[in-house]
Amino acid sequence: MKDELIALREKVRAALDLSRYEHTLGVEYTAAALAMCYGVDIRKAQIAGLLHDCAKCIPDSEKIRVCEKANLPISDVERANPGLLHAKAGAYLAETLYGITDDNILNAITNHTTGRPQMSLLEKIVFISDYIEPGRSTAKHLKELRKGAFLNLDQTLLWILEDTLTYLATTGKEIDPQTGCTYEYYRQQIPVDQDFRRECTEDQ
Ligand code: DGI
Ligand code: FE
Ligand code: FE
Repeated sequence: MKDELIALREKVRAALDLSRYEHTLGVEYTAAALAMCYGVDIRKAQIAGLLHDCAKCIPDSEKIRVCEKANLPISDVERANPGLLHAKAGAYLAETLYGITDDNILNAITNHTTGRPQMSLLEKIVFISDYIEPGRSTAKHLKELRKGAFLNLDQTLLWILEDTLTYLATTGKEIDPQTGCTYEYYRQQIPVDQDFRRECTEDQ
């Protein structure tokens, strides 16, 4: 079991550049820590973290080819922003190249960039870990979100979705309908807890 993780790490390391591999390790152990905190299968969190960006470093044309091969529909937004496809393509490679069969892990990889309504705990953990792992340095509210993730997963998820949409608006990048849909869903599900946000900001 332990060897399987080591073998996966070696394989994924060969598929990524060094900085993406470092990020991947950061997501792996952040996901493991959050899994401990919220009673999720730690190994599944590690595997999902390790593989979430496994398709990140292949050329865009190859990302499109992988999705076509997997019979995964490609939306107009994805065709115009093929970088988005690394999530879907990554789940396909995780299954076919890395031998992962667990649907929860595969969904966590598929949905790690845009999220989706009704994410499982594991999906939320991978989505959040991707944003807060120690190697990240440019995102807004990083300190607060790193603290908050261990206090309230849903409030943290909502805050990240909010910040992501704000960020995308400032860059003028096209918003994937799935990103918008995820935000709308959780905005209605979870009222913003200002006490939580204050608590995250304390002693910073
Ligand atoms: O792969 P990572 O860099 O670790 O992180 P990620 O999978 O969350 O991808 C981040 C990139 O995805 C970032 O540049 C913003 C972009 N992104 C997320 N949602 C959308 C999006 N880009 C567009 N165009 N539209 C979106 O809705
Ligand atoms: Fe990614
Ligand atoms: Fe990532």
